[in-house]
Amino acid sequence: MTRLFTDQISHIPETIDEYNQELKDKTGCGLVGLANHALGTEYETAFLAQKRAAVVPVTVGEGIIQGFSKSVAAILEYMGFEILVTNSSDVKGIKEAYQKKADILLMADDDEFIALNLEENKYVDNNWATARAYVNALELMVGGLKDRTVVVQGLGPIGREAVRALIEKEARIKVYDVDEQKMIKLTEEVESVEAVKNPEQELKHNKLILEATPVDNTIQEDYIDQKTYISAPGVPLGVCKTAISSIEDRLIHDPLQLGVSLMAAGVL
Ligand code: 2YJ
Repeated sequence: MTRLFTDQISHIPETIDEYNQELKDKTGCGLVGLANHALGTEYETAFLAQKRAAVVPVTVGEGIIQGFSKSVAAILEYMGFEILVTNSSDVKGIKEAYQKKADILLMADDDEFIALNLEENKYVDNNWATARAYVNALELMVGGLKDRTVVVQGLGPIGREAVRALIEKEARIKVYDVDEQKMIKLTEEVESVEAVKNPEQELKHNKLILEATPVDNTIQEDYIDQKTYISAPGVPLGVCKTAISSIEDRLIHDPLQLGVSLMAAGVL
């Protein structure tokens, strides 16, 4: 996850219901349903309403992103959690969350975004959660991934986690990264993964794409047809602007919602 900008997330609280509906239209599941599908759980809103989730603003490094805590809290509230954003930040904020009897805590600095459940001695990392969420969303969109070929573009932390999640789904996996060393390392670690040299050709030929790069315009209009499905955790979105209208119904992309919902459900 690259550092988010306020402009990319400030709409989340007002549009979360609309977002959830679109997710349902594409995958058959809303945020809670998708988290349940990915985790093998059966959480319901009424159960989540008994859990208090605290978001702690963190000032270290590049500091607070305006709207970040509020957006994370809005996602959790929509899932059913009782929420609070602590008044204090950092260590004092963590103390406040515990004084206010939070069951789970979410907080992010420039490198890490985690959910904690100290009572259960559990934590969930945003990379793990985001990759699982997007692989499961793709699976639901296309009705199964077993023996289907998925091209994973971008082998940063989320792309690599996505490869692990796709292995669990028994998908065939092709990977591409501009950094050839990353592809070599991954194919040495995981035998069944194939590194591709020509992403353009592969993206045109293979219809299931997991886009996890931190850059735009990686997917051009002529790569896409009616059978293309894209699950894109990468921010900014890699699909070029002129292509979005032709893939919109078969594209999953958001800056925070899916990852946060799986973090929170996963840490319970
Ligand atoms: O509390 C705040 O407002 C800020 N400290 C939030 C920082 C959010 N962090 C990011 O956007 C990082 N790039 C997260 C990296 C997570 C790795 N998955």
